[in-house]
Amino acid sequence: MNWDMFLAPYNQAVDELKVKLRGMRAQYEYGSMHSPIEFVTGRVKPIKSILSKAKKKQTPHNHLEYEIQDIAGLRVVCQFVDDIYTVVDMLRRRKDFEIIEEKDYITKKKDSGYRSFHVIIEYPVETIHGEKMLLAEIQIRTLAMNFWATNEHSLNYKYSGQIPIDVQSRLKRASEAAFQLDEEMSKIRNEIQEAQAIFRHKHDDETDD
Ligand code: 0O2
Repeated sequence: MNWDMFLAPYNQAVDELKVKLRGMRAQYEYGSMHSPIEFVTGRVKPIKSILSKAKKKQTPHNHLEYEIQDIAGLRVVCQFVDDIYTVVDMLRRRKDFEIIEEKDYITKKKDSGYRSFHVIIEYPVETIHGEKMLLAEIQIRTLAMNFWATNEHSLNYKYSGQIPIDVQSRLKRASEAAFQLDEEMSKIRNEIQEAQAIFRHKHDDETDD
């Protein structure tokens, strides 16, 4: 298998989608509005991870592009839970890709304690041989959800997917704490946004001088 050739359109899709999603954030900033997007990251899944996922799902190599949906992965991180749904609505209205599946692990969190909203899209990449449609996964989550998922991911890696029971229950408690944090922050959202607007205006005045 020629991995460079196989992964090239995925690299292009990740680069393009990062620009597009970061562009959404920038438009809010130009308008001095609260951005529902805090930051955007993206990556192409490493070959080793593609192969181990394919093995787990018993996916033959000629079906990778159809069955491994997150070879191109984007992550949109938000301040508040409501912002996630604002971002999802914006994605639904876009004309440059089609949403083929939505997975709401926020209203229905995973057993591990994982919370996030996943949108699977079909994205057209222009290649020298014409248009190529490929799948990409956009994960949308709050800062608190991201903190939890990043730490849990590291522990999964450390323990090769077999996290000891006591650590698992601590992670479940931490997930509950992250949920509470999101709830509390949502309740004082207006206060936080007013404070951030004051800070932004002060910063703008200082840079105008
Ligand atoms: P990595 O290393 O992040 O790339 P499905 O066919 O829908 O059952 P799939 O594609 O695993 O299978 O879908 P799912 O469950 O929506 O998960 C896709 C990605 O979401 C994972 O990719 C993770 O990035 C993230 N994710 C899902 N569950 C968890 C979890 O319990 N903890 C953490 N930290 N992340 C999770 P990969 O390929 O598993 O991993």
